[in-house]
Parts: sequence; structure tokens; C-alpha cells
Amino acid sequence: MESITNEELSPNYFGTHVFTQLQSNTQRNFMTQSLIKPVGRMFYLQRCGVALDAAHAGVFSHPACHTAPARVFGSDTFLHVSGGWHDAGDYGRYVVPACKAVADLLLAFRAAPEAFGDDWDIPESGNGVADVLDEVRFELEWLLKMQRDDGGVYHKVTCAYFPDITANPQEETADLFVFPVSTAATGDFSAVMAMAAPLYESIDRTFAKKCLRASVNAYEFLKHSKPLPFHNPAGVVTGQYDDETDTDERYFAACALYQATGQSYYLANATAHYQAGRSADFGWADMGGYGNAVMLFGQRACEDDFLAGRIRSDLLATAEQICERSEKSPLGISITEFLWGSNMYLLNQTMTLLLANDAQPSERFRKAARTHLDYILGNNPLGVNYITGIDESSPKYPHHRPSAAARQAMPGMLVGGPDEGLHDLAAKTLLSGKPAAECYIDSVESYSTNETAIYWNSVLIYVLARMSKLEA
Ligand code: 9MR
Ligand code: ZN
Repeated sequence: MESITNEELSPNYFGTHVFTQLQSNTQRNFMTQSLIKPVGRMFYLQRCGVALDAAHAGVFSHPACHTAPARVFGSDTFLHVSGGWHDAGDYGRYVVPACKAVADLLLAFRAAPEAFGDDWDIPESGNGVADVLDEVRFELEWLLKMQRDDGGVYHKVTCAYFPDITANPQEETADLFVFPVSTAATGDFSAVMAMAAPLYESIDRTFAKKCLRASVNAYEFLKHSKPLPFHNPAGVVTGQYDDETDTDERYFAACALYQATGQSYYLANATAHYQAGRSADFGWADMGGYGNAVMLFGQRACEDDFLAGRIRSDLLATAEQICERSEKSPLGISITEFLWGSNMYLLNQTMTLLLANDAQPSERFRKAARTHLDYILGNNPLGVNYITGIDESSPKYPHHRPSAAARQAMPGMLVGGPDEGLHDLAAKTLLSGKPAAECYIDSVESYSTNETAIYWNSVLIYVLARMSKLEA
């Protein structure tokens, strides 16, 4: 790619390295707030199935993409499943990570609505609804199309393989396939539809009702279904998002449906699954943390004091452990290994800190959260701001097809960050022997360290929105 003029791309381009400018609380807070819009706009720029016009998308405008009906894999049935966001640097649309992204954004809006304006410069801006909710609705409308009549939810819609790295969205014209129902996708779907219903109630009642019906329908399917893990069929190489354990997704769905309906049946199910599959994380494979978050901080106080007490004490204990690791680490961060998407794992743990701070306000939790965000913004061994288009240290060559096609990095995208597993050729060739925290390369070839994804941006939005309020 040619060199990039970030100024032209991002309304919030700061030139010199932002981390070094963050001297005062006022500056820090200004920065945190300024980042919400470009990071949020990434979702708009990832929209699929519709045309993006030049007025809103600039060099990333494109005609409607991926509009052809998709074949249900292994059958002669075709479905209309257009819409939703492209997942990442590829154009796949995967239900499991999509639901993580939706859950992050809805939790962020619930906790800090004032951080979200109606001014993201998207087509819905100025319609009186916070743009984050307009954006999430775009994804929900697609998710609804991914549900079968019996309530089961298809795992993903993609081609069988990835297109060339410089392919524009509309240039990926290979056959699209809808892949089998998985219980992880169905559980996540049921949960986020139940989370959405009360939030859209005052905006569009009919839509809110539709979400709740779809959620219940998915839950009914789960009730009678054994675990259905997903694996790519032979010959299919697009993202797998495989998850062998679905108890955390069932738990998340039960918690969210209890919150939306108040029915004791779902509360009993939440208790059962909490005991069966305890998980307090926020990864695409580990959704238990979202169940905890909606249960503790939803619109309804949990009527099972024992369950609420356990969630609360587990949350606080996990947050203390995160702080211990951060305080011990020379980098001030709580992750002890650098996996693919390490930036997301760090931000997921930051989310735990911020939720724990809601349960029991603590300077220790807030301080660790700030240190983690500073790491993302450039206080790391490579001095890289891991968000594209923010300052001169930002990644310029993300593994992201629209960016490679436009020869400019789409702004506002969080890259995966260091991955000590060296999972691609560029990483293997250029990074072997480096310390784990330096296993990152700003190369379009490095999909394991320099790709971007909706569910990495979404947790960043959560952290930015919460911090902007806490530090105001
Ligand atoms: O984020 C995913 C990471 O946790 C996995 O280790 C990796 C390999 O399976 O896949 C990542 O997800 C990619 C997905 O499979 C396809 N779209 C791009 C995603 C981000 O790299
Ligand atoms: Zn598309």
C-alpha cells in the first residue's frame, strides 16, 4: 500500500503520538471521548448488502455487496440473508462473533448512554436515535434472517474461501453458503435479541416484539437440542469460530430472557447453567460474562439472592486477580500470554474491571483499566497506537480488504495485536525470536497480528464509553 494521509481519513487524527500527549486528566478525557466516533463509525463502514455512499463512506464507498441468495450448504435451498457487518478483514458474516459485538455495544449504551451521540455521520445520523442503536439494529435485522423457523440459528454465511486481499466487497462474487445451525450461535442469538427488546421498545415497539419472539423461539430450540458444535465442512476455509462448550451461551440466553420477561423459568435455568458452566469471560467463545453482566446490571433486580451474590463475589474476585496480574506486569497489563487477538483479551479483562467497579467502586479497578487503555493507545513496548488512523504510530497496513483495495487504512479499527503463536508467514519470517509482546507487525500479510474485527472494536467502544464517563 502507498503511504497514507491519515488526516484525510479521520475526523479525529491527532498527528503526533497521542499517548505522549496524555498529560492531564482533561487531555485524557478529551482523547477518550474523541475516539468513540471514529471507532463506532467502523461498524457503518463494515456494512454488507447495501451501498455505502461517498458522502458517508468516502474512499470506502461501494455498491451493494453480497446480495445474491446463499445456498444452504449441501442442499438445493437458497436463502436471502443479506445485511449485517463484514466480520473483519474478510467479508464473512458469522453469528457467534457478531453477537459478541452486539452485546458489547448494547451493554456500553445501557451503562453510558450519554457517551453516544446521533452524530456519527452515518445515514441515520440526526434521526433522534443514538447512532450506536441504529448501527446495532442494522446487525440485528441480519441476525433475524439467520434464524430458521424452528428457532435454530445458522452459524455463518460466507463463501468457501477468502478472496484476494485487494478485493472490494462487491468483487467477492463466489457462491455464498449458509452453514449449519450451531447451539453456540442459537444461544448467543437468543441472548442478544432479549437484550435488544427492552432497548428498542421506545424506538419501535413492533421491532422490539419481533426481537423478543425470536429470542424465545431460539431458546425453545435450545431446550430440545443437544449441543451442536460447528466445524467447517471439508473444502471450506473461512472462519470457523468453533466452540465445543455451549453451556455459557445457554446461561447468557437464560439471563437475558429473565431480564426481558421476568419469568422465573428463565431464572431457574440461569441458576442451573451458572452452576454447570461457570465462565466469567467475554470472548466470542466464552459468553458467560455477559450473562453475569445482564443479570447484575439489567433493568430487573435478580430475584435469586444466592445467584446474584455468587455472580457478584465471582466478579469481584476475578477483578482482583486481574489487578494483581497488571500490577505485577512490567507492561502494566493483565494478559500473561499473547494470543491471536491479544488486544481483545486485554480489553475483555478491562470490561470485567469496569463491571466490578459498578458492583463495588474501587480506585484499584479504575487505575488498572486506565493502564490497559493506555497500553492500547501506545504505552506498549512497540510504541504503537493499535487503532488505525488516530496518530502517526497507528497501523497503516492492516490485513483488511477494503483498506488494501483503497490503499488506505480504514480509520478507527483496533488491530489484533501481538500473537506469540506466529500464525502467519509474515509473522513467522519477521518476528521469530522476539519477546511475546513484540510479536506484532504492521504488514498487510499478517492476518494473525494485524487484522481487524467488529468484536475487537466493540469491546474497545465499551471501554471508551465507560472510561469517558468515569474520568469526566
Ligand atoms: O479472532 C479469531 C481468533 O480468536 C482465532 O484464533 C482465529 C483462528 O481461528 O480466528 C480469528 O477470527 C478470524 C476469523 O476466523 C475469520 N475472520 C477474521 C477473524 C479475525 O482474525
Ligand atoms: Zn458484503
